[in-house]
Amino acid sequence: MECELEIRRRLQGAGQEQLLSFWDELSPGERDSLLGELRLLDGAELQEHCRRALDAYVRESSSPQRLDHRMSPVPPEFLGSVRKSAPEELEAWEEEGYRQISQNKVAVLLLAGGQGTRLGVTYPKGMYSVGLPSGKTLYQIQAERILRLQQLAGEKYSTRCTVPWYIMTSEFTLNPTRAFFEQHNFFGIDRTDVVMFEQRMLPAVGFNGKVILERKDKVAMAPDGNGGLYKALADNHILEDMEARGISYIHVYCVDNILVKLADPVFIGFCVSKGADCGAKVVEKSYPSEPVGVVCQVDGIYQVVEYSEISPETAEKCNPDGSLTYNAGSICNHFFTLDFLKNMAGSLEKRLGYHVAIKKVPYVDEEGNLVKPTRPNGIKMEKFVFDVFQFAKNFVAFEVVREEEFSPLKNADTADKDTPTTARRSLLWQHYRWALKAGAKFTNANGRAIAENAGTPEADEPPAICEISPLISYFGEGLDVHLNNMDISPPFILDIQKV
Ligand code: UD2
Repeated sequence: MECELEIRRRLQGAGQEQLLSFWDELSPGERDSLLGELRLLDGAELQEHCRRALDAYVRESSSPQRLDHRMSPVPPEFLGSVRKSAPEELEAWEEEGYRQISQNKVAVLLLAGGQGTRLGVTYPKGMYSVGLPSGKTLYQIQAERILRLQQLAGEKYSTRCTVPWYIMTSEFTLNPTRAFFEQHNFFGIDRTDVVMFEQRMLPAVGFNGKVILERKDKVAMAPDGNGGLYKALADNHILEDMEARGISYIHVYCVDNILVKLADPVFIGFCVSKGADCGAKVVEKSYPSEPVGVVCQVDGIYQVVEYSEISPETAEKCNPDGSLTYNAGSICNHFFTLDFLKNMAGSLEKRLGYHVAIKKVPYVDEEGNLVKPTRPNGIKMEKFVFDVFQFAKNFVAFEVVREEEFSPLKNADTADKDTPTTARRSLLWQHYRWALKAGAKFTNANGRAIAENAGTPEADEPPAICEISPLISYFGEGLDVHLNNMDISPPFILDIQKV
């Protein structure tokens, strides 16, 4: 194993010997832990990383990279839509999706390596409970949707089928996520069908080009972005696992959307029917500056332009009918074929560029004091999951209805948008709509009918609180038998035990 002296020499070569500034003050345990971290940093790569970070920072601060003049919207022929495509087409896509699922060809892959900084919790976001009557967490909701989908596809084609669940974690989220799944017995999913793996971490760099020490014995490291997926797939031999299971199509999604339709048969069927190697779900942006990436073309090549990379003028640009020109808001729900991922995890990964984020990174100053900066002091480099769209041979986008499919949990309840409250309401309103459609009658404690549709999902709780277990309904199906003409006095939970 590499000793302190060798590591010191390597760091000197990379111009990063400051990482050992406090060596003499460290206890044997602290020394081991720091050396453990430093051993993983290759000298040449470290030097290159710091140079790239500094260049990107200088470039960003002098003239932030804007892509405005090179952008054009997605042509309509590459866009399917829940609202605009013909009902027969949608049905055919759904059928195709179920067929693929029933043949065990579809997997879901969750991006769960993020730190959830905006939400302000110290544990993985998937473990968060938004205050539903059942108390279910995001992970549990997702697990139950997978179970129900397997059941639906299995029933349709009289088979037993599996949708394996791959979960990309990071140093921050792997252990707590694993422990949480163990504690909940994998929510009823066969544990061999849940595959957790870890993405890489990258050091945060100060504005002087030096890697930041977070503590005397710890380098400031952050996950390498959700586009770290492609390296992580290769590092952990995940594509081999998929191949061995016969998987051909993968639905990649982010952890925080409470309405996510995992392995959505309509989306999968649409992408497969169009022969796509790569696809993205989008929603109409609700306001120009909404923090979602926009699916569009840049110099004729498909790309998601992140909300931070577009000027307000371009974001606000309108078509003659008043709709936003750049309206296809990416909701971090992507479709890939296994072959496409193999190419990405292979030679193409290196061609993905880094995005730079300027952040406040806690550090130890020269005297060894811990400092929590009030202003940004560090450069973090990340790859983005959707940057691979440029390599697609056949890219498609699929537009879905926001109130049915997108309500992300980003912020704490002190914010106005994308909070635990808005996520909870979105789900409860959806379940309320499903229950009404299935013929449920909501009455109050005095037996009086509760007025339908009072209030709005943005501002209010639904008129009646009714939560439906994903184990009973994946997307509103099969509820008549439980709810038609039933008098329900809220709050009401329809779950598997009560059936
Ligand atoms: C993401 C999308 C944005 C939009 C929005 C919708 C990216 C880069 N941006 O923005 O375009 O679709 O979601 O909600 O995809 N993650 C990792 N490893 C990391 C960093 C993040 O796994 O190193 C995961 C994270 O756990 C989450 C997902 O990636 O599930 C999205 O990450 P985010 O919340 O940082 O991205 P956000 O909300 O800025």
